[in-house]
Amino acid sequence: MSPAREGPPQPLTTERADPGPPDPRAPYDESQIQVLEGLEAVRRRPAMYVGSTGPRGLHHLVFEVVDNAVDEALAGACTRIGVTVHPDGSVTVTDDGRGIPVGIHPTAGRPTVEVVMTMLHAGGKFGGGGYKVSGGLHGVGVSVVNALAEWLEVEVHRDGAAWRQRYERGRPVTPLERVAGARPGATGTRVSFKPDAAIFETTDISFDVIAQRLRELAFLNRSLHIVLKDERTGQQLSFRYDGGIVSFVEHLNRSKDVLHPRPIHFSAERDGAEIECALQYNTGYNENIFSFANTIHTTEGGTHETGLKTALTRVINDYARKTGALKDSEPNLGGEDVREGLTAVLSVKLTNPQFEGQTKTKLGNSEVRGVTESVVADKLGQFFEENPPVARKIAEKAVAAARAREAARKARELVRRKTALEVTALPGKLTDCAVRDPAVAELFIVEGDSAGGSAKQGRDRRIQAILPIRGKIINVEKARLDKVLANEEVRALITAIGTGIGDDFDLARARYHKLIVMADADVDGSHIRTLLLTFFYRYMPQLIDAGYVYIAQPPLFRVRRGKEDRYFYTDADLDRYLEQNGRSGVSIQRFKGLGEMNAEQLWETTMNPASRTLLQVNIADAMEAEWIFSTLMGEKVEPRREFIEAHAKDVRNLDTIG
Ligand code: 1YM
Repeated sequence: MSPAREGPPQPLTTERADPGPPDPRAPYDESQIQVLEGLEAVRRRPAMYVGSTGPRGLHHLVFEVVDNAVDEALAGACTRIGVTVHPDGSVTVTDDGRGIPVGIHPTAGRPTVEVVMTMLHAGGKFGGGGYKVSGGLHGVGVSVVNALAEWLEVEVHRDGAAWRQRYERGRPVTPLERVAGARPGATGTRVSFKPDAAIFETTDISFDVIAQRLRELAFLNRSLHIVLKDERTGQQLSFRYDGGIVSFVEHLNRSKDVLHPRPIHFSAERDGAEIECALQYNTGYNENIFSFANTIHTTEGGTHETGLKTALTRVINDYARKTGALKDSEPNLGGEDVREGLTAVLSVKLTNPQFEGQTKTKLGNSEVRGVTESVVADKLGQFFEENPPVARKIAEKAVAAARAREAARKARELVRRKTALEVTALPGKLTDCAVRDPAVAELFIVEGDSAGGSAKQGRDRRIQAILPIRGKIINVEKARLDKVLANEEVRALITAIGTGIGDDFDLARARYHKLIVMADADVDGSHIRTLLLTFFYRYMPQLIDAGYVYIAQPPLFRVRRGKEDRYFYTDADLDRYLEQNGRSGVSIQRFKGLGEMNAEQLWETTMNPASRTLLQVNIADAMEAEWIFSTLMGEKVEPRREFIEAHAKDVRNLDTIG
């Protein structure tokens, strides 16, 4: 989770970003003027190039450099990629590829590596061939990273020599120099950079966000070895999957009971596009489709995903009819029936991908729909013919889902009618804010009634709404949608948020752009947090994608010295303060729950936008919550026992570490 810096209004990033004075050493020729204008444009409007100046844009810098190394792996020239986060917040990416060319570039008259680092859109446009990314945010080029970095250093090993160059805010500050340290026969590229704090709202690189993407890349690029190190904490992870996306599906299903032992896997090249898919059913009710286009995670779906879904529905309906699993008197299976308990990874590669949607993660190429549909229909149909026992299980599960859906229809109609009535009427327990502008409105989702009371009194009633959640919300892992929707706490939450859910979801209808989960720093609070995150991840992931979901950080301690009160959010901070300032004459209050704080304290420490700290939830956090959840609540005993053993220490300390 990334701390979102808050406080007095900051000037716009575009005004803060100072491109600095021109470098007097730089020769004054036309290509240099172009370079400087290009870099200045990036620093003036960073969001246009990396999406945002928040955590998303920050991490994008790392991914952009990593993508160049992955391209080298796709070209068959690199087997190992390293990513290291250093204590000063800088990042190093290495690969053992050919090394970026260092010879003088024929038109720019400068070393090619310098051209790649300083000219917009220079990266990757030289070679041609392969499936390059265009559109979307990836593929903007490493020069954008350079422009938005306080400093960047590149080192190239090639032809038995080593070369190095340093840049500051995009401008070369040394020429490309030959350096010592070349190892005979070794080739590769090393790029180190420090994101510019004058550009980004936060420069705190999240280990989890990086780890999540690198794991994904390792799955999508079979046998590529990626090593991640965090020198700030000593954490280290190594990814290498010889099974590729089959391993990905097995990983996603690792805590679930599966319907068939091995994922179904196929790939084909058709009409200039490569389609690869792995899928496996589990005994649960949720659908988990991860789609990618040129290794970009298309979280908003798109034509490739539509093609997959259409083919699945058709093939399973055909099979169920043909074998009599579905009776003539019964209607066709619906899309949601054939996707119940489905875990699938779909990876397509094409030459000219078009990315659309709010976060540019929706594949728009219309030709891909038909290609994917025909590949999946052919290959899956063939698999069903050759593996009748697996096909029968899948068809029977879909038929059972359809029958359960039909049986629940009447009950759900009732619920629907009730919900429909409630759409206009906001939930009774919601204490709404005065403003109607969602961009400034905040919803605090508060555990328990007593804390809800303090929050209600302490809030800024203009912009802050309060929704108390009582007890445990429903376990979304073990229930079908209709049962989830019948849960009163869930219904209140959905109505208050206003976006709707599932296929009806519309981000534009969100009534608040900050949804803040405020729960105690104890075991129960952690349970509620996990439940809520799992719920958002399952049914409203777009809210997380949009950066609307936050976790409040209530303090653990109050220290009173004379008339002065200070609050501390961790044991370590309290210890440091007491070491520096002594213990005499202080009284320490330990907050066990939100309910122990009065309204004023709660406002001051946790709710006041000028002084609070919020943790912004990202998809990696939510996926982790979902995994913890399915491990703890799911059917499988073994992963649960392993998890509890591995985390026994943390669980015991939950009361102290939060
Ligand atoms: C740590 C980041 O950028 N590796 C990298 C980049 C390139 C090459 C190899 C490369 C590409 C080609 C030929 C080609 C790039 N080269 C260019 C350009 N790692 C990292 N490794 N030889 C080497 O595409 O033909 C851009 S990126 F333009 F110079 F060819």
